[in-house]
Amino acid sequence: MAGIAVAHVLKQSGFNDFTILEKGSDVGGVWHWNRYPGLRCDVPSYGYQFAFAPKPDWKHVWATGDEIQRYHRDLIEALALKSHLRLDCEVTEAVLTDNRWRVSTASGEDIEADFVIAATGILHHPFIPDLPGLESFTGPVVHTARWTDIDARGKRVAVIGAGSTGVQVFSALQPETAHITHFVRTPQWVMWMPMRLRQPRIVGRLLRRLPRQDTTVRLAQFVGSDYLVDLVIRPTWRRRAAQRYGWMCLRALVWDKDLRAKLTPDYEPFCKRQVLSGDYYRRISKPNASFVSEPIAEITPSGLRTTDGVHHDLDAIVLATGFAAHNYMRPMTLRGRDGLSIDDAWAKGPRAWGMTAIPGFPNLFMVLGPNSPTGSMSLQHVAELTARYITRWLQRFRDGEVTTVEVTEEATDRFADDVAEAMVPTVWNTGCNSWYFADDNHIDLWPFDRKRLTRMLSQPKDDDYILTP
Ligand code: N01
Repeated sequence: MAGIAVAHVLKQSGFNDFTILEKGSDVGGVWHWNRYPGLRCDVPSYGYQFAFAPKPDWKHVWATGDEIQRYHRDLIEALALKSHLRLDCEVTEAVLTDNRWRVSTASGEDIEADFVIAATGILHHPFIPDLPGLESFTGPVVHTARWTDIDARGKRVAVIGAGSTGVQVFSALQPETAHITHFVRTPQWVMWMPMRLRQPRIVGRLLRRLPRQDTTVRLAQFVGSDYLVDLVIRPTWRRRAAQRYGWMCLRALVWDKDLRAKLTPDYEPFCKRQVLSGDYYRRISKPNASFVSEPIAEITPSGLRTTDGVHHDLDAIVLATGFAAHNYMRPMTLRGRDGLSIDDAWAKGPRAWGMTAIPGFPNLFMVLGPNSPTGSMSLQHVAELTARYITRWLQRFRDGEVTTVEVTEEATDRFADDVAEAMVPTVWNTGCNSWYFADDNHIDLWPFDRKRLTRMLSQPKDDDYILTP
């Protein structure tokens, strides 16, 4: 997704000498790799698209994974990016030598580049938990982010994990299984939304007739972003009112008191990434469904044993256990100035100025890098804005004004200090554990509003950079 934004902005700015190297066999990033049953975007479709490529005729108000994937595939044609795209081309190494990047691929090819832009995504590397005995299980074990079809009909299925993915896949599989057990280490707040609502055709037709589609998409994104940002970064009555809705959903939709007690989280709604669902609470209450919060002790050849000694007989295990969310471009070997490796540069956790520039790595930028607003803003808008920021540097390179561009340690430290201070009143910092936390316990999100984002990425400041003429 971020790569498409960059490629389009580059073309718009008159740059044609670029190549998109894509590890997968298709475009779409997370929407290519994730194919599990029930996959659907939890952001309304009209706001989950590029303003420069509006699609008025989404089939659903919350689009399915398939439809979003098709949208991205169609964009490659519509934006004439095909000739720049190389699929099945995994980058294994990028090394800076004499102010030029040498990018090496898994097939052994070396490519020279003046600039490298890493648009490698955030939720890409599946997190496989270290469950004792997992390899001894005789049935299929499948991670949602690398889905291979399992026949769940009439089978006893375990779903491990209760984030957005776990709730979606559990709800999709429940009707067809003989029995389905949701193994949940920490319950999540699940807010009810009519996720399968179709978008009436007339809405698509009306939207198509609007004169400035790009403006209306952007406006929809801004309204949605501003509302969400306000909820998550400021402890106001508005946050409390929205949180109350989470409690009301649980109360109204789960009538069994014991089950409700087990499903009740001990932290505030929105602290983890908020889960939305139209049917989870109904489906977990069905006779063929169980909710188990006892920790998993071990996996056995025929099932799973919890720490209370109960053995759960199973035919298949679904791991909805999320991602190693702070790897970014790694495991790629990345070496910048004086041979500095990204692992050393990020020994205390991922850091970059303004989500994009890393000290020690001249002429390299990221799109949706560390501190990206994955918990609050339109990622399409942020990717486009970041791409435009990067392009400003590329224009100065093309005009012969600069040869190398490297953000300073001081600017990056200042940015990190501001982030840490702004993170204090956010809802993410109210006492839950989530994938938002990086290894060193800092919250890897954007705690500011949209104005700050726009200000930061609108005009590069020379003072924040070491520039070589
Ligand atoms: O991953 P998660 P996800 N034993 O990290 C549990 C986006 N998304 O794939 O909470 C037992 O949220 C872990 O438990 P705990 C969205 O941004 C979007 O669901 O750590 N359980 C948790 O319950 C989302 O936030 C859509 O105690 C273990 C779960 O696994 C992000 O992707 C759809 C465990 C992981 O939840 C990630 O969501 C889907 C263990 N050893 C996803 N290890 C849209 O609709 C982990 N867990 C756009």
